[in-house]
Amino acid sequence: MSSTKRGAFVVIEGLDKSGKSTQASLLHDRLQDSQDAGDTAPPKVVLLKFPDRTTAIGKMIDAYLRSESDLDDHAIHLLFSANRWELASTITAYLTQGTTVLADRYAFSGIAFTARKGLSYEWCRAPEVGLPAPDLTLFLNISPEVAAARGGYGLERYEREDVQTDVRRVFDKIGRAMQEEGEGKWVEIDAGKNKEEVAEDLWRAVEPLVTGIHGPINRLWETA
Ligand code: Z5A
Ligand code: MG
Repeated sequence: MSSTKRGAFVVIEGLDKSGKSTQASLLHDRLQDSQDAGDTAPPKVVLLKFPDRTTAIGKMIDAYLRSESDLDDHAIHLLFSANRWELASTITAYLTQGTTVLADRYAFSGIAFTARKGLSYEWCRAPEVGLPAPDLTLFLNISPEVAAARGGYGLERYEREDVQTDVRRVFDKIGRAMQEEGEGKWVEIDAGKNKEEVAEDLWRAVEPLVTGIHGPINRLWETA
């Protein structure tokens, strides 16, 4: 085994209003503080968010989510996936240089939100095969009642109770499959607690990875 260390790839997934973005930001800050503050490059940690609405593809996704455009279910699925592929080599480069990469949503959201429309799980997964695989996925779980108490649904497409119920079912399937297939670690976190408690639970799972990882960067479902 090579003695060279690389950065860890940590993904935060979860249900609507489970606090993914809140926790991703807290974790980012804590990871940054936990490292030597020296001003040497490379950065110790970077935070990515999917969809990345800033790219050309991301702008098409943004228009779709805000119902300003309509797209075939297959086409929008492929755009979400392409939006990850446009950052795949960047993720790999960060990890190789020792930077920890945090992602707020990833391929699992892609599969969950399209499979719930009735497209096959296998078809939804296919364009994600070969993306950099997370070393750890933190799945923020929350009951519909607690999520509802955090505010009503917004104006974007998918922010509806029936959609979220179906999405929850697909996420359960993905979590089980990830564990059975040994595709990186999938850890479920109770996101119904207060922000500080959830942050502590996340930290317990992430801290062992802070000093870096030995071994190659895996690719999602590459042998499937
Ligand atoms: N989508 C897709 O279809 N295909 C794909 O491949 C991908 C995504 C990647 C937009 O995503 C949509 O794109 C999304 C999935 C689909 N559709 N839906 N639904 P997005 O990531 O941009 O969605 P978002 O707007 O960020 O919503 P979110 O991710 O569901 O929210 P969150 O990040 O999980 O929660 P939050 O913003 O951190 O917190 C929500 C509120 O709760 C906020 O007021 C917080 O202050 C509060 N909060 C947070 N934590 C707590 C705790 N512990 N206690 C109390 N209150 C809390
Ligand atoms: Mg969010």
